[in-house]
Amino acid sequence: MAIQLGRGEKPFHIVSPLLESLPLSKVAGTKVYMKLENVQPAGSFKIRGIGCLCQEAAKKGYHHFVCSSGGNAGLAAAYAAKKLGLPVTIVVPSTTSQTTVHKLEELGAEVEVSGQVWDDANKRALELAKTEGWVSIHPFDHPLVWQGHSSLVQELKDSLDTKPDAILLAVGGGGLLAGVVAGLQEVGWQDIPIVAAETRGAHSFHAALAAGQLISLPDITSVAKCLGAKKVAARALECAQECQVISQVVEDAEAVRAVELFLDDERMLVQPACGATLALLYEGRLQRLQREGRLPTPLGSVVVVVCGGSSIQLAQLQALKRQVGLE
Ligand code: PLV
Repeated sequence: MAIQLGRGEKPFHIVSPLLESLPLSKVAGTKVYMKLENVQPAGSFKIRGIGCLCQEAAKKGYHHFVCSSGGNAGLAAAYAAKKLGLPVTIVVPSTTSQTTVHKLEELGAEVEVSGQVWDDANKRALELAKTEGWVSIHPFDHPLVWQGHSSLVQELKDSLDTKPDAILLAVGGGGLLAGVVAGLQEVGWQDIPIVAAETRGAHSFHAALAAGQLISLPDITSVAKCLGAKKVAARALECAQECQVISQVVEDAEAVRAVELFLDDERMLVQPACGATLALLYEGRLQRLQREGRLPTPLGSVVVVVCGGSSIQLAQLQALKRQVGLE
C-alpha cells in the first residue's frame, strides 16, 4: 500500500537518478544500473523511510524526536525534524566520527554519545523516548520506515523499460531490505532476486539466515559501522522467506577497495556500508553466483542501490585503507 501523505504534504526525499554505469557493467559482465541514493537529502536512502516516519509522528502530535543511529539515520531524522520545525535528539555510539557529530549539530540536532556500538546507543534512545511527548524514530525496524523505503522500487518501475534480473543492496538492520521487498511486492516484482551484502564482523543477517532464527553477534568488528546492528529486524528474516534473498558477506578490505574504485570510476565517494554492495560487482560475486546457478545466465540487467552515506571524507578513506591493510 502506498503511503498516504496529507493534502499538500510532500515527502522529504527526491526521485533519485537511475544511471547505467559503464565501468560497473564492464566489471560485472552485465548491464548495471545505479540507483543513486547518495544524492538524497542527508546523503543516503534513509530519508525515504525516516522522513515518512517523522512526518507521521509529527501528525500524531509528538513534539520531540529521538533517534539512535550509526550516523545516516540520524542525519535523516535531523533533516526531517528541521523541516518540521521540531527538536530532535540523536544518540550515536562512540565510533561515530566527530565530523558526523558536527554535521548533526549543524542541522540543529542535540547529540548524545552512548556506548560502543549502535545497539548500546539504541538502549539509551529507547529510555529517552519514554519522556512525555517524545517519540522514538527507529533507524530500521518500523513499518513506516519500510513503506518510505519502498518508494525506491516504485521509481525503478517508473523509469526502467524492462524488469531487472537482480537488485543488489546492503543490509545493516534490514530496513532497506524490508523496504525493497515491500516495494517489489507492491509493483508485482517479487520474483526478482535480491543480493544482500554485509561485511564480515557486521554480518548479523547472514548469521540469522544460517541459524534460521535471529542471532545477536557478540560484537561489531567491521569498519562498516553503519551496517553494525548486532541483530537484524525480525522482518528481515521474514523477507528471506517471501522473496529470493541471496546473502553475501564481503571482507572489510573488499568493501573499502570498492569505495576507492567507485570513486575513480564514477567520481562519487560513499561509505564502506555502500562499498559492501559495490564489492559484489568489483569482486566478481555476481559471476560466481551465476556459475553456482543461483542467478540466471545471462543476466539482462541488474540494479545496484548506491545507498551512500555522509560519514566519509578523503582523509577517512585513507585511514580506512591503512586500517584494513590496503596500504
Ligand atoms: N545505517 C543505520 C544503522 O546503523 C544508521 O543509523 O545510519 N547503508 C548506509 C549508508 C547506512 O547508513 C545503513 C544503515 C545501511 C546501508 C543499512 O541499512 P539498514 O539498517 O536499513 O539495513 C547501525
